[in-house]
Amino acid sequence: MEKRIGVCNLCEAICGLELTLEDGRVTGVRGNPADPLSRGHICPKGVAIADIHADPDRLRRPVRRDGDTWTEIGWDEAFDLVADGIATVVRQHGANALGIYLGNPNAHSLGSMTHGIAMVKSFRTRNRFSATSVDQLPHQLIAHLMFGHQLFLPVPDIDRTSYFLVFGGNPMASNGSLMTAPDFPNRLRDLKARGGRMVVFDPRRTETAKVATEHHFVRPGSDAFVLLAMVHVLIDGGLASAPAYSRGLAAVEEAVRPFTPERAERHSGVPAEEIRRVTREYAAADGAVAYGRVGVSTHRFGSVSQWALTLLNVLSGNLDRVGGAMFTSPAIDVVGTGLIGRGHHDVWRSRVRGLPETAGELPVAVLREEIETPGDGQIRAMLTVAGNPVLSTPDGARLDTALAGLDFMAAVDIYVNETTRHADVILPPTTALERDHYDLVLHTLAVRNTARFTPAVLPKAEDARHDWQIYREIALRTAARLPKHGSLRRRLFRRARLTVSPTVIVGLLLRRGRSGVTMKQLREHPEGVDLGPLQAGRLPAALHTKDKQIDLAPGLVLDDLARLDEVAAPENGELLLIGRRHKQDCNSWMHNSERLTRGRPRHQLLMHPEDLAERGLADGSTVAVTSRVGTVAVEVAATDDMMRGVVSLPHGYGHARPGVLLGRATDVPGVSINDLTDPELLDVSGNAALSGVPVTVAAAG
Ligand SMILES: Nc1nc2c(c(=O)[nH]1)N[C@H]1C(S)=C(S)[C@@H](COP(=O)(O)OP(=O)(O)OC[C@H]3O[C@@H](n4cnc5c(=O)[nH]c(N)nc54)[C@H](O)[C@@H]3O)O[C@H]1N2
Ligand SMILES: Nc1nc2c(c(=O)[nH]1)N[C@H]1C(S)=C(S)[C@@H](COP(=O)(O)OP(=O)(O)OC[C@H]3O[C@@H](n4cnc5c(=O)[nH]c(N)nc54)[C@H](O)[C@@H]3O)O[C@H]1N2
Ligand code: SF4
Ligand SMILES: [Mo]
Repeated sequence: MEKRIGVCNLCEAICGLELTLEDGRVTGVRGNPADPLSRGHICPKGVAIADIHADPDRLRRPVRRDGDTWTEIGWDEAFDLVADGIATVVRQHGANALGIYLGNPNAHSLGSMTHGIAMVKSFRTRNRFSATSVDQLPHQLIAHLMFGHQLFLPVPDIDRTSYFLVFGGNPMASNGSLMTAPDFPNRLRDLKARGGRMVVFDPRRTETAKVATEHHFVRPGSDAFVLLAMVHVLIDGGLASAPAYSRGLAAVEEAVRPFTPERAERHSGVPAEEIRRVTREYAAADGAVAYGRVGVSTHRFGSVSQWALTLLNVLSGNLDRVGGAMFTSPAIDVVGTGLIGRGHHDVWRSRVRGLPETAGELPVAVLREEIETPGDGQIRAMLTVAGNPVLSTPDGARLDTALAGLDFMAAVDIYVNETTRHADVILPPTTALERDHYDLVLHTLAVRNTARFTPAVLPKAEDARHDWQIYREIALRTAARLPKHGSLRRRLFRRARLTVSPTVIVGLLLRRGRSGVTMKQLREHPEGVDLGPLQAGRLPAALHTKDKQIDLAPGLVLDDLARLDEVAAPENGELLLIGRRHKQDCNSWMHNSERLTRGRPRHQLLMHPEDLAERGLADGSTVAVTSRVGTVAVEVAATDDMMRGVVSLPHGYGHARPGVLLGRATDVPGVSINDLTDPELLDVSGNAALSGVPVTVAAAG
């Protein structure tokens, strides 16, 4: 029996693990109490991390599809097939004929950060997509517009705040997002023990709402009215002041004037007096932070909402101060050092609908039409990397059909699932336990400054490839089949960069940083090195805007306020559909773990009992849920945790599709919420409005 220190890369909490190995097999997983960030915390998914490695359905070697049958092939043949497939399409139809979709696990893999991005760039296609535009695109756009960098995102200082205002986030289930806060339950307990408050606005009385000091139901999609009214109250009550290093306060004052609490009440259902009271208490607190996540990012006014949340922090004096919204000082600062670009917006647009790119990516809501609409620049080949857009993007059912019509598709993935079953070739990388890890992204978003390097826990199988090795081969072999572009020097540089391992790059980056942390030190302390709490007073020096000022009033957002007038109350009998996450779910891809799917299924439609009664529907019956784009039949569960007029389905289900090779997941298939969500419903950033989709619910059949 042997103990090893590992790390969980399944969500943003990046918990440290202690694994027990017997005969090379993982027989136990627990949280590592010595980890300075996660302090021993672990959740049910972390316990199941080795299930992925042991899963008999997981691909261990490349596979080629011939019709409905899959054949294992060698790596050399697989790489050649992928390079041929991509190069053939690009030679005939140009670089934009290749579409690329990057899924969520890329953000959790060191190799994807060091090598995957370089591979993607080498293809020079404008048809790049990722899970960003069904997730945090509004955050990135607002950070880009206000602070000058798409990932210069302030983090709630939850360990010291006395007022945590939460819109559309459920960290008790999700473990936090754009806020790496492992052990959230205990951090919250500490917050309350020191007299602090957590106030939650959510259309569902969630796990987080239940442990909050206060919870307010808010009608889906109406948060912008509430948040703008809060800024209005701050300004109106003389509670707002703008830092010297900011511009645009007058424009903000003018913009929020019409957004009174009374108007917000009509749209949101939150009483005007409550909006006033909460705002005053928030402003009076000694260290307060306003935070909004997926629920307010993935709706039609995600950017306006993120802007208003940022204004609440800035104008109340809580940005860059202890207990407020603070910036990290990571040992490897991918943002501050410019390793990740500042971003840009609307430099080009999508071909069919003319939607703007952000930081080089188009909104994934246009992917289907870019594949199906003939003409110059049509996508004819796809490469998906660690993504499952059939289940995770709006109108997934139609995307499913579109993928089947491609000339060529390749996937870098570990399963044959709803998306990858359309691939001609799948290249499976090693799993998390077999590779070295340093979290380049999430240390940048963590509630405490720490650094941690985790060597691979399990040896890589002889015939396996790491993701970075796969990216390198795809990039180099495809380039070799295409006319040379770029200077020889640039090509050689790319080749050299792709050849060095991620671990070597981490060492180089540490040396470039100013933290003094060395690779030697990290190897001696695999539990992680503590660099202390977040530091105040980073601004204005750390700002990325050219004039070192915060732009309080970006034109793009001000212009979007007019669109708020279009918000209409739901039509007769219509309900608003929202999503949810459960502790044991990991987006769309861990339902093959027996351990995580035992017991009562959790993919029911949640609905208020009175909404059921009004329609003559019985709790536990099968109902038909219909939106503009589709219908699903699903079991309904009555609960007064739902706001009246709102229904909820978790995302990431819908595994009952032909050709999906997930033995366990197909036994607990559920339905996909994204067979109901609508690619026409968008935020101004292009992010999909997955929340607040109008639906009707009726007896099935
Ligand atoms: N309606 C609705 N839709 C949503 C959301 C919602 O709240 N509501 N949430 C959105 C959000 S926040 C996100 S992030 C997206 C996620 O959307 P996606 O990123 O598209 O989907 P995932 O479910 O994360 O799928 C991950 C894929 O990576 C594969 N995989 C897992 N581990 C590895 C690995 O180590 N290497 C490789 N190469 N592949 C791996 C899995 O098999 C799976 O195919 O979904 C979004 N969609
Ligand atoms: N267990 C688990 N953890 C996860 C994941 C997972 O799939 N499972 N996924 C990871 C990923 S990729 C991400 S991005 C994070 C997301 O982290 P969170 O944002 O914390 O996750 P959600 O549970 O989707 O929380 C969204 C909340 O918004 C509410 N909501 C929906 N619509 C509205 C609205 O219009 N207004 C308001 N105010 N609220 C609304 C929902 O009821 C829900 O409670 O979680 C990560 N962690
Ligand atoms: S909270 Fe759970 S899934 Fe997230 S990193 Fe920790 S153990 Fe992994
Ligand atoms: Mo996400």
